[in-house]
Amino acid sequence: LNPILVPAINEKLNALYTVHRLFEQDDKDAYIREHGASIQGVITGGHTGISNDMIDRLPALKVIAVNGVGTDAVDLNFARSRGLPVTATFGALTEDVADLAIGLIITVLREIVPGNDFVKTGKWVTNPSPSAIPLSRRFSGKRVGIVGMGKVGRAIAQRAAAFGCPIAYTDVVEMNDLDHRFVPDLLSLARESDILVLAAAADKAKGIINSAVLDALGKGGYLINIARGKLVVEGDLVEALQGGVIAGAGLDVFVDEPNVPEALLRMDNVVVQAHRASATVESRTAMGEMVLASLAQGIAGQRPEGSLTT
Ligand code: 8YV
Repeated sequence: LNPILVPAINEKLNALYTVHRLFEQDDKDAYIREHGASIQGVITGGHTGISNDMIDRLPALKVIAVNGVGTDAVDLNFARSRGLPVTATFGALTEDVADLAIGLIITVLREIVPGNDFVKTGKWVTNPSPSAIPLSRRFSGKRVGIVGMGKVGRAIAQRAAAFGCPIAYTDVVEMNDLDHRFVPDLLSLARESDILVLAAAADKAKGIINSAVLDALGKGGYLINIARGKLVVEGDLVEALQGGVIAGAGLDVFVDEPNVPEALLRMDNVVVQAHRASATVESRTAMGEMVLASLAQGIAGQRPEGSLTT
């Protein structure tokens, strides 16, 4: 349902299977009508998932391999009720997603994008005074609050700790194996953070970042989202940024990708990416290998390793 971007993985797929690329079809409905009955495995993206209706239209389906870690776009209970294994690529992208979170933090706080434009558009030459570009903010030592302490949240914490940042987190439960401070309530975590980083699964957490949380984060605060757009009430975020309620944001994900609210595109204190946190050759190769393993096991009628539903 989603393209694989690593040529070597595509070569392996093509060598092993008859691959139907739904994302290339203009009339997807007609294509499923023609080929649906023969499909034994599905590869999809974390954000794309698969609808229950589509699952129903693939009677020979034996495995759904999510090429990503977010399974919020797959109805796991429905798949479970059909005895369908669903797998994800846990662990394959952790480092890159955490790296991008830190990259977004530094890019926003140190105003790297406006600084880059200042040089590249020739403004430095026409206005060489040091006061021509305002001072930015330090990252090191800022209080970092992490929402969701799974693999990615932990990797972000590890990196932020190296920058001397005090770290606190919230999650459904306290993690006994972590020294970082657990704050059970998101509002309190926002109040006690300079930078709030979203690393939570979005299966049950729609719209948790609203105007109350953004108020609590406050005018010196930054929001970073490398998880899912739907964790945020985007209208509230736009208003908070427009009104100076928070200082800035670094966003890799949005509610209605690829559509990003126009207002965000015009703000210098907002850095955006096109949902690319796992988009490195390294992560996508490791993810692709996991997808291949899931397909092989599922199609052979075995329980794929790490199946979430069987
Ligand atoms: C990918 C993701 O963009 O892991 C996830 O849940 O959203 C991303 O890694 C996507 O799954 C690529 O297929």
